[in-house]
Amino acid sequence: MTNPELAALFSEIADLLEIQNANPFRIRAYRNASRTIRTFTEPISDIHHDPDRKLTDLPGIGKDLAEKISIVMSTGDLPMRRELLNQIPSGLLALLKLPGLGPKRAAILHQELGITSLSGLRQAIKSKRVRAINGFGAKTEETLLHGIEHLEEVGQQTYLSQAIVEATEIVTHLKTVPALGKISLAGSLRRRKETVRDIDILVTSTNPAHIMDSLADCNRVNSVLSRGDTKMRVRLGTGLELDLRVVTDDSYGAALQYFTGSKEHNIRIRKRAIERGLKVNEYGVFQDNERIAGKNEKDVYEVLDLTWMEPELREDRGEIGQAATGSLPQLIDLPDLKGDLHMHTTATDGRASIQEMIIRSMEHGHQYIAITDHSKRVTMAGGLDETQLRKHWDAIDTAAEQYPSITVLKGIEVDILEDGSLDLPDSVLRDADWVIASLHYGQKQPGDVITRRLLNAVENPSVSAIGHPTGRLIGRRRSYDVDLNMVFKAAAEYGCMLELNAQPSRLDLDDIACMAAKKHGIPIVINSDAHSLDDLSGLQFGVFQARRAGLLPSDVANTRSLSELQQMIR
Ligand code: DGT
Ligand code: CA
Ligand code: ZN
Repeated sequence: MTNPELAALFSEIADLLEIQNANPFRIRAYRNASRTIRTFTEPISDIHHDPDRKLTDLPGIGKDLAEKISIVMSTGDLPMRRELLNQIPSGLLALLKLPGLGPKRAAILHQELGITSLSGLRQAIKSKRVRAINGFGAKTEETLLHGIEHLEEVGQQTYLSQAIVEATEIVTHLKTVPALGKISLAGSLRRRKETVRDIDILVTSTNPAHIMDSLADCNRVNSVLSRGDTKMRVRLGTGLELDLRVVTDDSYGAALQYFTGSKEHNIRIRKRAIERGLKVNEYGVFQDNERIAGKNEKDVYEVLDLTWMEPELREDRGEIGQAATGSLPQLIDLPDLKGDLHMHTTATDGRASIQEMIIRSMEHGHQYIAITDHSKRVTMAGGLDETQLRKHWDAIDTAAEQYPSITVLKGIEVDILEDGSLDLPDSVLRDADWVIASLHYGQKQPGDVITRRLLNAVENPSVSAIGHPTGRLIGRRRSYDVDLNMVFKAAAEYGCMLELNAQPSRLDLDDIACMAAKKHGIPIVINSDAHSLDDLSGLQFGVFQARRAGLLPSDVANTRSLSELQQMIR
């Protein structure tokens, strides 16, 4: 069992207890346990299986929790979770995915209206019964209804970041099987789509049965959903499903091309083959009945007079035309980034100190970073006022003095307030090396108001970049109502950068918006928005999204040297 699986189990127990109105201390204990486990960098199962180590040696894990983890590790579950699930309708858990509906309020809906599922809640909203409950109103009904619609829209999607972790474990497991030849990820995962419906893995082997037996035996696999001669579908412990396909070495390239997709890309490829009197499928490219390509993916494209295309580009957004004329973009890659310009420390809601963030950033090879804690409006995160910020900047300078090989910019993530002004005066912002302006509050204002607020920030010469410009949280919250086109026009005119926030749940701007920003000539800055040391690795997901947008290193501001970057900052 992986750390995320373990953490999810404890957090589910906390939710179930809260729905039951259990003792708050008990609830908090399970929530804290979940958080502790989630932030652990070492697999807890390794420690559990190591006779020389004890779980209680880990920070934040006491005797009681260690015991519970042991039970989960050996049995895959806790008896108490099964008991709770017997007492609570399972549909109620689905309600917790709705924004603005925690376990307490879900329990109220259950008690007052007998609601046990999303569809039940939808009916209750339609007949205006929810607004009759104390603490709920017409506004709540509207928010909940939007949430239900959004959940239906995104369906069962998993963040790329999580799917990659799970897929990597399966790949590592399969690589130990002697009968394995080649192995690759395929599908949306290989195309680095922000969310994926399932994991696709392609392998070659002369003994498919052996490979499939081994997958079925993998301890990450919960159940085998279907199994044929060359194809198998399983469900993992986290609920994510996985398709394994076993092919011969001769058709590996063709299968990889086919199962990487996208479907739209493949349809165009097939059409192009037909125009050339060829036939393409997952076994190869055929002229009459002779296979003229199939072993390598590159050859599959080349016999169609195309150069090989990066998987991230295969969305039928013009890549085939570019491949035909040899004008594909030389996509940005992670090592191109020379710095990270959005991160938080313990001064506000980060979990690591200035010094720790600097050291970890140096390990990532960065030449420069910006420390950008929150401004005072973000009370939940202990945002900084002018005096606190200036003290914080002094602390940044003092810490940075010890590390001459990296430049640490004194920054701030300043809030764009509900009235359109910024949370700190220009006299302060002017003294910052780097200013990100972000909108966190008043996200439900009408479109023209929101757009005006963002335009104010763009037009302010103290602002270097707009943070997470649409405010979306993938699968949880839609973008606020903003006219992005107006923001693009203004950003281009005033020389304000736009962020591609790399947090796996944000990826904001998304790929399509990044393409549009590029057309306007706006420099994109890819930032981790790290709140912990491990978050600093999240830049990778921003780079994936940038590649899907076809961005070159030159389209991204933080690929520049420090002096070049400083010239770009207003
Ligand atoms: P997902 O799973 O929804 O996140 O997205 P994909 O792209 O991974 O879709 P999936 O898993 O259904 O299929 C993997 C690839 O297999 C897909 O990208 C292209 C190929 N494929 C699947 N079904 C079809 C089809 O009906 N026609 C064509 N041309 N290709 C298909
Ligand atoms: Ca897939
Ligand atoms: Zn933010």
